[in-house]
Amino acid sequence: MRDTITTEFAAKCAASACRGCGFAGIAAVLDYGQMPPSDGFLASPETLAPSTSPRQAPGSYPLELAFCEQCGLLQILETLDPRHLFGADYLYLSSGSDSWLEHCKDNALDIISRFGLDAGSLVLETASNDGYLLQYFKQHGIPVLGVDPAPEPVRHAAERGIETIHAFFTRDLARSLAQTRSADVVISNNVLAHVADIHDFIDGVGEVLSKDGCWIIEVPYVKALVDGCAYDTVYHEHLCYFSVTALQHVLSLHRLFINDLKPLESHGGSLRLYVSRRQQQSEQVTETLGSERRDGMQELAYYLAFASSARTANRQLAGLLEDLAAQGRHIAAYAAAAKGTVLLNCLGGAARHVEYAVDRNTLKQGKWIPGVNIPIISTAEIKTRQPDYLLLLAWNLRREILLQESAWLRSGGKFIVPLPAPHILSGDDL
Ligand code: DWN
Repeated sequence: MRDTITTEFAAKCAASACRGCGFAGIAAVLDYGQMPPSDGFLASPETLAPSTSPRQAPGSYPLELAFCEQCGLLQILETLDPRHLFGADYLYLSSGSDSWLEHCKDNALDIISRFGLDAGSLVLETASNDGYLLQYFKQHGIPVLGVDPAPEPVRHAAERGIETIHAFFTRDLARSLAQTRSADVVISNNVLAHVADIHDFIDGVGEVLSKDGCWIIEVPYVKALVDGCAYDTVYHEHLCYFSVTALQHVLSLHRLFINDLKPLESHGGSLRLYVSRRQQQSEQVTETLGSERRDGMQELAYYLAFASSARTANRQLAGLLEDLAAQGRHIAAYAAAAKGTVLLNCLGGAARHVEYAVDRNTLKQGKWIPGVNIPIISTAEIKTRQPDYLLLLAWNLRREILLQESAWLRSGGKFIVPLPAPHILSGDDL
């Protein structure tokens, strides 16, 4: 993570067009330097060569955060090949968290009742992963269809009996689907920020969504990212970081309207947005737009202040790890999360004190976190290895994880929670 905005970085931003509105000349915010793809877990440790163009082989790529003062969209400059990011190496399973599954079950039941869905309806999910959400609609007899490009999650969805098209959701795919069916509800959880051609994607939803249908979008909320100093959630999969104002502008270009929204705790702070062709803006949307203006979220200064906090938090975390290691403490990491790859790679030399990472996703066990070559092993190893500290990389799941590891905590183990500033959780915090 660079301490300054170099003239080269500023010039690169000035020569770049905004992903949302196309404005030529966005502003530099934070330069992370070379960063490997956050879910690009390695089969064996290797030194990653710096790359500038998307390649199939593992590599590290520029990760640069910039802001469009025209439409208010925070975004990164580099676009990696999505076939590289969401191909065979993409091992994230949305069913990996019980609390997230509970959230999804409640969401599905709410949607069924809110829109009066029945056996004659269709719910389509873009980036449906392993069927984590559509399974709950199917259990209630609602016809579903998933679309996802990553083979491993799609394989898990098939085992669940969830019909899934193994492809990227595009306007062309939607157009072919629309020949035979239209969706009463389209759901896009944690995907809109990942899409290189966001306007093609939105057009695709317009093709397949029924006339009075509703598009339900969940995206990490940029206000939560800033308030929580969640600099580790900036990575190549996440091309955009949305405020309601910025997303409303992008959708307006497609004559779509955000009519309601619900703040969520998921993924460190997200928004669920209800979008349709008819404008019926709720008080909550109006209030949120107003608070974004009052908070200065349309100004570059708001994001430069975040960048400064991020550098401070990163320095503090590196210093804490150095101090604990100097005391002879054994430190490991909990969860091989995508954001964990970024956090560890931002630490520079201090990452060498993290001896291994534990994760309950068996697809990730036996692999290595890229850029820092930290091995990933089973969470069962906590009991046998008894590390002094676990750096909590999936800090957004802390409640669930602390409860699961309560025995280790009670025996004296401690979690290092990295954000918004590094702090320690012990058995007393259970
Ligand atoms: O965009 C994305 C965000 C929204 O979700 C994707 N890049 C994938 C994912 O990012 P992430 O990997 O940072 O997500 P999580 O959900 O914060 O990390 C989950 C990891 O934690 C998984 O590898 C499973 C692991 N885990 C665990 O080992 N024990 C999770 C729980 C709840 C546990 O008890």
